[in-house]
Amino acid sequence: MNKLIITAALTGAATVPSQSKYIPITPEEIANDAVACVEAGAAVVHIHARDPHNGMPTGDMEIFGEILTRIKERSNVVICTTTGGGFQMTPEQRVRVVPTWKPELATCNMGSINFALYQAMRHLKSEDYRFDWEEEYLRNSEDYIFKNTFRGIRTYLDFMNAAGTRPEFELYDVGHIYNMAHLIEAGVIQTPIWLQFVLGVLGGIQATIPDLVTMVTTADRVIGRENYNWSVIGVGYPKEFELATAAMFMGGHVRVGLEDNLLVKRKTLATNQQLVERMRRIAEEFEREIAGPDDVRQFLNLKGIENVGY
Ligand code: KMH
Ligand code: ZN
Repeated sequence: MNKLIITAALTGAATVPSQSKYIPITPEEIANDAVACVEAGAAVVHIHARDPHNGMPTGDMEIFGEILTRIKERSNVVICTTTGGGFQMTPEQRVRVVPTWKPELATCNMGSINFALYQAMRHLKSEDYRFDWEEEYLRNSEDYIFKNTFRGIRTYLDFMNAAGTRPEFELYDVGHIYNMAHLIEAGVIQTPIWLQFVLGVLGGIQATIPDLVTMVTTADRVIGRENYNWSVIGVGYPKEFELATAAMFMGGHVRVGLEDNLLVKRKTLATNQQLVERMRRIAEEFEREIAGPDDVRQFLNLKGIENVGY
């Protein structure tokens, strides 16, 4: 597809609210950001839930349901729910959103990695933290393994198949491409597939152009160019925009949003809407058309908004 898919990752689980007042927390704030991002050019929104009282990532199904319902009331955007969850969640808690709410698209993380956030602490003093869980959450990430075993991946995919939910595969390092190839060969995953290359997590491959080229050329060789479509996440600023711009010229699509990056310009905190707007401006500068939600439904062969469970 020649049109560019912009995904907006609105809140995530890899930041704490004290890092930016613009991170949406409540279902209402998340839905408002979703609608604003769609108006700005996003065709997909990637959704995590947070406890409305303290901003902690949560696997609470009622909160998820409220977010999804509020968005659907106001927009036909494609929703891609997380199954990555938050650091304190079990695999059962992470996947539950799929059988409960049967979204069109959900993430499926393709391997286990260290997933460290403690570097964010360099920018925060003890008195900056708004909630008591935040400092410990960042500090404990030094000892966190983001667990995605082969059995786990198979279980996530079983839930997705049963719900008619298409997976968006998240690949954080070169080895995850080989994990993918193994599961394709084993018949667990059927091509064509939709990949998200995630570059810049501390624990995975880093967010540079040579690293993106490594991921794409490895996937071309190991999975086969004709068997996948892809998008990229560059974690941090300005990497989010650097990698997205490169991806546009390499046949890829892009994800921006406060899950991955907090700045819209150097030293300037962003809103989700501003991140999508900047991405759209970059795309339009190169005369690139922007995909809408229905373009994505057709392109990724999604089941349609009328078949979700919310
Ligand atoms: N929660 C992070 C450890 C996903 O949404 O599937 C990873 C994550 C990926 O957010
Ligand atoms: Zn996520």
